[in-house]
Amino acid sequence: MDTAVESSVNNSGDCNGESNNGKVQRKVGLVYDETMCKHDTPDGEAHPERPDRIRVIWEKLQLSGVTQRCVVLGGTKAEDKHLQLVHTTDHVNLVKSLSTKKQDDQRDRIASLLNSIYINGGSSEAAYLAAGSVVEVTEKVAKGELDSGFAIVRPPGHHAEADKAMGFCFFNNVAVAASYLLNERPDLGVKKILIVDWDVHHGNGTQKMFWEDPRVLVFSVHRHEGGSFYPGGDEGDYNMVGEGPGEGFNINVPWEQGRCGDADYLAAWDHIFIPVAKEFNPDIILLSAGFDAAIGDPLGGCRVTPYGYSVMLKKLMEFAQGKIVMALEGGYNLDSTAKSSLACVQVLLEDKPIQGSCEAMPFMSTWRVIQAVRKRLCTYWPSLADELSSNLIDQKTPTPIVITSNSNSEAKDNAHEIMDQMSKLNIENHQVDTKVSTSSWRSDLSKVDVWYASFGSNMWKQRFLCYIEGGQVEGMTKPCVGSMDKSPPKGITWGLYPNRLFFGRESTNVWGQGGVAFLNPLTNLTDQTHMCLYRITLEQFNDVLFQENGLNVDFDSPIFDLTALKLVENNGSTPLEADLAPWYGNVVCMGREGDIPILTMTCTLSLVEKFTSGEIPLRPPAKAYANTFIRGLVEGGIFSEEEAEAYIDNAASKPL
Ligand code: X5A
Ligand code: ZN
Repeated sequence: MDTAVESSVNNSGDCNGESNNGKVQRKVGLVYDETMCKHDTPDGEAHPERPDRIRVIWEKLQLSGVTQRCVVLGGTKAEDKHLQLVHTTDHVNLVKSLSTKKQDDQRDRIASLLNSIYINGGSSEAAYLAAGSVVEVTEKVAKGELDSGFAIVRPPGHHAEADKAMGFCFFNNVAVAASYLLNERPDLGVKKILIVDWDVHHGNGTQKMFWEDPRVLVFSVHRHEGGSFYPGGDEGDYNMVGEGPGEGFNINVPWEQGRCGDADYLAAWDHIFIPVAKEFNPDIILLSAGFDAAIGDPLGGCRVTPYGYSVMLKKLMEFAQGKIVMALEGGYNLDSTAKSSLACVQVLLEDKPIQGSCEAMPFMSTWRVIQAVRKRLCTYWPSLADELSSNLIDQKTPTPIVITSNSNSEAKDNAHEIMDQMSKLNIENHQVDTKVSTSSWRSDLSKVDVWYASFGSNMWKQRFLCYIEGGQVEGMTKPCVGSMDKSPPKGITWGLYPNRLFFGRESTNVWGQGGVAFLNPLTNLTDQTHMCLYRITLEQFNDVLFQENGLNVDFDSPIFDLTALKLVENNGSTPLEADLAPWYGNVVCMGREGDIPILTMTCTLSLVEKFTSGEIPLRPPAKAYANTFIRGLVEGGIFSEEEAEAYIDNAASKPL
């Protein structure tokens, strides 16, 4: 009866280089070596740059299951001749001489002459491993053996200069790797390297090493505060653009204040780094990935979230065919560092849409800095020449109102300000929402295709088609009017997604006692849910949403428009107006299939929490509902009847 095209066979999500969407799994290298934990304070005194920093990252990656999907490499020691590409022979020899044979008091004496450095018997080996490991992954990515990589190393590197260790850094790991590619491996064809340094501190060492080198474009975004923030002075200023042939190839974005968060960093990305990266067109990207701008970091005082880091990284992946090597720099809140690291590895693996949102706005000082940087550098990078529109820069966080409360803790103050920022507009969403008339919204949205992914009773095709073509099937209390546009789906396919399916709520009008299906919008690596994808227009998607939520299809405005689509594609999910869609009030983007976004509707994350806490009950589905569900899976060729029953039982019996 229907002319829907069965566009593809069932995707299987398991193993053998295939990810959940049937895409080939990207090869991501991870380096971790416990030996780098031996670098520690000689006296056992507490220090922020401590061995647990890399241990907790590694544990987090292991517990989340991502390490199994990456290529895991042990550490490699750097060769002196490679270190000497950016460091003086004296400096290399000094670090070498710090090894175990030296006396503790000699090490203490050397350390006391350096700025922010401690040394013990394990420091030298760790420093060699950190640099060598970054070189190793970089070489593999340049060769194409890996698509990307993350070197979880310490000591960090970006403060280390040609002839000195400082700021917890001994060798400039990233600079050694960049110089190795350019000078030792011309055979790999890497001619232009972009170094991005999002550590909260200025990458002074890296800046100096490539100061006159146009083959290496260096971006550093850091707290500066007029030169009072570490490492301090004028070096991190935006006037420092490089010299000689390297003039214009050093870009500093120096924050005037702390508390910068996702909105500020993404503004620097959108209005400086990304346009310049497009013009430069690098062959590979090396990322000085410090996580000390993360929310909760004791040294950084900034507020970047794991979501912010994933978006920044995702935007960089558009260049150099995604050849990115991340090297750990700072990051002193163990929990934020581990979470941010995991978020980044998930981006490198490209295995899920990025979840989260940023509703804050940049600070006024952020726009001031961005405008100053653009002005200073526009002669080298024409894409920076345009004035930023006043609409855009008017979207700024007003000076926060200090809320007087009985607690004046920093944490509480932060939370207030974040909530304050949250209630403002999204920075990406700078176009003003234009109200469209009834007639035009339908024609506009009919031009856009989406995949509607169902995980519940709509997996049964005949039932879903009622929402499009009109009609009634078993289990429906009344006939559906269908969509205004009754053309059948342009394609049907199935996919397996890394999200938890569950059943909840006491009862429904339609099905009686028992829960209905929900999908946890957050992905995880242990659960998998089968979804049936229907390719329909965005207009039809709105009509499905209306009918699913018991609304009339002659509604005068869409419930999910183009702005919402853009938001969901950027953020992973977006809530619908709660009173319009109290049950399935959250549209989630599951990724893309053939460049068309895959959308599903489920509950909001706050509702997931209510299910988790027991405030709203989990309930197995009513028999009639389960039958519809089973019918979809069986007729779709996914399962036998018994298997489908077991699939439901499993989802209905496990705690959330
Ligand atoms: C790599 C890094 C920070 C040094 C701070 C010294 N270094 N006060 O984050
Ligand atoms: Zn740092």
